[in-house]
Amino acid sequence: PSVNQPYRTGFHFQPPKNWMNDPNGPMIYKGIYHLFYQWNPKGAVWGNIVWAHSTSTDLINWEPHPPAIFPSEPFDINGCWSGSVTILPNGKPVILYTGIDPKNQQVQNIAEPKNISDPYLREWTKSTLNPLMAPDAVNGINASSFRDPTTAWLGQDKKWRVIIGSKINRRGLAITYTSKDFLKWEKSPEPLHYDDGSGMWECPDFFPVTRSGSKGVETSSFGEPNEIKHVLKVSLDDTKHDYYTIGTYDRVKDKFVPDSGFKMDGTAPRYDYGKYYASKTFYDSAKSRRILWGWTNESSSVDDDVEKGWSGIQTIPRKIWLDRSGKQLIQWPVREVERLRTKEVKNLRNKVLKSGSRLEVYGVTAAQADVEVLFKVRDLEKADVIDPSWTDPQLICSQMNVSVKSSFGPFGLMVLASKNLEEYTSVYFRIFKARQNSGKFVVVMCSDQSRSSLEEDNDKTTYGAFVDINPYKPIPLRALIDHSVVESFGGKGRACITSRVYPKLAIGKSSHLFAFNYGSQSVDVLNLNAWSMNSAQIS
Ligand code: DQQ
Repeated sequence: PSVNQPYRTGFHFQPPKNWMNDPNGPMIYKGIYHLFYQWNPKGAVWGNIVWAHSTSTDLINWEPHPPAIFPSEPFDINGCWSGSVTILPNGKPVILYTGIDPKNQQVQNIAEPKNISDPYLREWTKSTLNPLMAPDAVNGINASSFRDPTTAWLGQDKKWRVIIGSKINRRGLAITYTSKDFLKWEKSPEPLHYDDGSGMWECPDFFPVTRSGSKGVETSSFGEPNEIKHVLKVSLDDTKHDYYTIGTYDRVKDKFVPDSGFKMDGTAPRYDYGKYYASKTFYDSAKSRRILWGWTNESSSVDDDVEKGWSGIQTIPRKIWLDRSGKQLIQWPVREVERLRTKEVKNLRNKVLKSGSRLEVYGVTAAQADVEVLFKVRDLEKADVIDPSWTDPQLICSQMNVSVKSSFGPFGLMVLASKNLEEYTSVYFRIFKARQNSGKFVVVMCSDQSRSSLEEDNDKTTYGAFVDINPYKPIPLRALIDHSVVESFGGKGRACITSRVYPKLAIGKSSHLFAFNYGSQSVDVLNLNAWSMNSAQIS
């Protein structure tokens, strides 16, 4: 990134210019990864939406291609909105996407590769049968709330199923359509799932996960209920967060049944407790893993976006799998990103961080880095008891800012920091006792942006998440730092927080990295590794 563009990323995907939002139709085809994305060819704000297209052999370095799908026919003349790819049994990928028609109705269309022997799949043909699914007077679908088809899956009856995000009044729902030939689609009388009070469900995603191990499963795969669970994820338009629910897919009734304690609304667990939206997974058949893509928008003003000429990045693709408990998903940046780590590894071992201390990590390009640290606390019986009314981690993090001392915490990292700490983003933990003498603990992870920039105009909301880990064991934290984005992973991917920050002083070589402990008890740093990251080819 140049001096004039201090906020462009070095290894997070972004287009050369203009507005980007949702990742669309990710897939692997003939050994090549494809990413399409919602893009405005005309400016740095949302509008004129096409499917831009890039390909990669490693999910990190990308080659751009001309837009794959753009408005051209009545069924998409007002926009080509989000959708997904399905690989048909004969190996051919097809796209289902939402088109906006001349009446501004949302309809679902299909596009097929013009030439399946081109591994880059540069040209796509829209079927003359489009639209394949449309809202009409009889089917009771709201024409402005009917979008974002998922990857389709095959039932045992050899029929395809796909779900479309929708709402009726305040009820959010995933409408199911079925088809024998992928062209003629019929609306099912019952949705796959719904929840009252949640509002519009955008960009649904529905996929199986194995109950053992971290391998991915193909979207259509069958499996005994003791081997496989299903995940439904929706992007809630109301809150602009991605929520997921783990449950069972009843293939007879075509219903998703959440496990007890899960409700698909704003109380459901989130993929990411920072800025992260409209995400989508795909099955990577080359490496037997499921990969999650997600969009992170700007926290700067629209005027700033127009001035810098771009808006929106994609997070580093994450491998996603079911935790052994069966109660939560785990996410971890794809291993390929580690190839950008340069040899200059900073290795700190067995340091004690006394109360109120900071430790600078020298010799790393702190504005473009990957940091992994392992903390350890002792004498946990000294932990403060959490106030039972503190059930919202984001509120805990924003009400107790980084200068408020607990027994354990805040301790963590200060990233994108200026030399004298006029600016810094702090990513840290606090540990509380769940109750007096219960032997149970609550671990909170925070990403505090409030001091991230001297500039006042940005959204500096503080984020927070609970991390389901045992604090008697070492506490891992990883941060991917890339000029204006910090992706943090607590407890080895049990809690993720992505934030956008725009320092004025802590840019480029003037950016610093610290480990810190402002809690009253000492904390050990068992191990801290920081790597300068090479830049990826991203546009
Ligand atoms: N973005 C797309 C829609 C989707 C929304 C339009 C989610 O298809 O519902 O750009 O960010």
